[in-house]
Amino acid sequence: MKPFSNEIDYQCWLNYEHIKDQSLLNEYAKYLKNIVINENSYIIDSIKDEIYYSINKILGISPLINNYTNSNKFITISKIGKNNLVDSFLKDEEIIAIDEEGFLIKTVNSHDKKFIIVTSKSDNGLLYGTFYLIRTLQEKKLLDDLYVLENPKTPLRMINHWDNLNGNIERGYAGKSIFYRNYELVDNLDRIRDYARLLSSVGINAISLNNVNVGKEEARLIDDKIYIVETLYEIFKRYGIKVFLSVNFASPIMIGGLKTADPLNKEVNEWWKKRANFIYDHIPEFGGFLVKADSEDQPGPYSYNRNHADGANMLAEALAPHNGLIIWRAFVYNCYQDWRDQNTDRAKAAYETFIPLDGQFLDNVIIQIKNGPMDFQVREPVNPLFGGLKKTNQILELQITQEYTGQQKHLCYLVPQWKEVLDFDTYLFGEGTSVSEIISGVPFNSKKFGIAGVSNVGDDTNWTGHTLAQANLYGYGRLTWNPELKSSQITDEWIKCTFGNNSKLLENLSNMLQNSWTIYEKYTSPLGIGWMVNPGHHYGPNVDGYEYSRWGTYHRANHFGIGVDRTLKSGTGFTRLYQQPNFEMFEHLESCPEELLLFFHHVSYIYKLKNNKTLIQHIYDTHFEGVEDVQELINQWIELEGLIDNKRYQDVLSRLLEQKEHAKEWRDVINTYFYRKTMIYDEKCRKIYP
Ligand code: GCV
Repeated sequence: MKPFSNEIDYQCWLNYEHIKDQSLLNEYAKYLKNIVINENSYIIDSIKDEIYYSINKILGISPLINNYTNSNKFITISKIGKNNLVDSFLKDEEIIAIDEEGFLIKTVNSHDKKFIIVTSKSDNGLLYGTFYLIRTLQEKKLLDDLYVLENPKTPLRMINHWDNLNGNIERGYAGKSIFYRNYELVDNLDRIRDYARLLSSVGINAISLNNVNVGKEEARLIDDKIYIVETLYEIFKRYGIKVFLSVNFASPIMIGGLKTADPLNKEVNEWWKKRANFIYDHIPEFGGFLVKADSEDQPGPYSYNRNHADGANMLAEALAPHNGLIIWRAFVYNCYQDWRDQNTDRAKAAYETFIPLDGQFLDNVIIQIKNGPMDFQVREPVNPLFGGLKKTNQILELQITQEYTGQQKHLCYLVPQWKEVLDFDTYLFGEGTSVSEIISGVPFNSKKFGIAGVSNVGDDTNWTGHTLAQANLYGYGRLTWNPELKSSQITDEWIKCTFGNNSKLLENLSNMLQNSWTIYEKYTSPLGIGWMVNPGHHYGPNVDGYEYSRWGTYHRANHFGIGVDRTLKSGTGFTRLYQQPNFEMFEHLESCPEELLLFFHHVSYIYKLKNNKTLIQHIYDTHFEGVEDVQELINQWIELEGLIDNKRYQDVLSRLLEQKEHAKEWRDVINTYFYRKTMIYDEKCRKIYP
């Protein structure tokens, strides 16, 4: 196995830097010269490839991979119950503690032998254990006393692709699709294998292969273009990743020649059942469908006066005999509504659609819920469906691709944002029901829970456009495995595996990443209000620009104040969708977290914030600060010259310089807008500001 490209930025965190420290090399070589693997499967083949390749690069030796070794130091990789030597070192409580996809790594002594066991109940678990062991080498940790027992905390750990068959990616900022070109599969399958390696190295076990906006060509993936999916399936299954497809709800009409897609129509039901049989004939371990319905011009059950349980359950019945899943998106809203009615609150749409249906979905239906109630803004409160749904399987949807967070031109490390979402206590079953807890499925006693992220990769050599945006993909994966990991731990791991262990590099880069989200927030839209972007492509500042924000419905700024009153007392009542005490916290101006103030309240420009500044002064100052902070990012990066290869150094530097120019534009557009708004009409603001 050889990666498709030797470019350093292509390798991402699987960049296996050769160790120069001779004593560490000798120490590692004692264990790593001999690897015992005495099982066979396509995933085991990948394990052999990975362990051989990584040891070869890190140590510069070619390890022997055999069924047996006479050596007294070695690594053995084997499933529980398959190897007597390994089994004899496992305690009953360890066997119980390892879940299906978990693993145990431990160093053991036996007479004159000392060796490392990597074991699990499944091939997937062995693969994750192997990647963990490789990371241990990358982080230069010692092997003599290893003891790691890890289980993934969320069952479904998924990546969603918004790739179209023509090769374009919706909201893609790193080139073209790595899968498709001109309505066919790309030639370069090695690159797809390398992608599978990257994903499984952080524990991803599912992928949806095409855009949720499913066009006529993409609809054919469940028909005469199934051969494309088959090839992708063959690649991903070797890395323990199940493939899913997005389907168009109106497929029976689009590709089936039927006159309706009504979920309660018998012919329609039969059509989907036949499609399911057809798919599983080609792809026996097919994961299931991902569906965007009744949203942004995608068809859905509403066209037939049916509800979303009718729609999802009909598909679920078709896939159930094959153990397939229906992942049904909660992103349902009428984007034209805000144009007609200024009082609509889009934030309530998903809740109002799905809460009345709680308990009506079949067991193989999972509702996929965006982290916030709107749409991946730089800051939103947690979607109240988490904490609302009690009897429905749920997946959290995050956006790794940086649609509203700088489009991979700006540095915006999203792990801190995601951590806030995951740690949020919904109080669903009383105190302590965080989003992480919900998506583990444990409180629901179900494995049909998890997390999905919209991919940020394309065919740019470095996969993500901005080299540092690789950290978002890595961080996302690590959080799917364990949402409780600290942001700082994930960041350090990523830096060490990607760039090496230099302490200055660790310090500067970690600072840059960890602060970048709040820096981006400072110079863009303030205090949770969001949007304020150019229509269509959503890049760059435009306060009234967002395509569905007619009459300023998304920020409600006038000459006296700004923000959407979502209180129960005087606004849209959105606050009431949260459990107590969250409802009370958001409802009142005084207790509402300031970073979300304008999401929940319409606030006067002269309202005093906790730091004693007026709101207008805060907006003005933070926009200046944001630009200064970007300069600080540049300074910190420049200090790293010479510690990083020139290619990646220059690439990041040029993006940071571009970010600074764009940040200035944001600052000036936003500040000028509010300056004008307040200056012309409001005497009070004029006195205080400027
Ligand atoms: C795939 C946002 C994006 C759309 C995207 C949609 C969704 O509205 O701008 O490009 O469509 O979210 O999540 O379905």
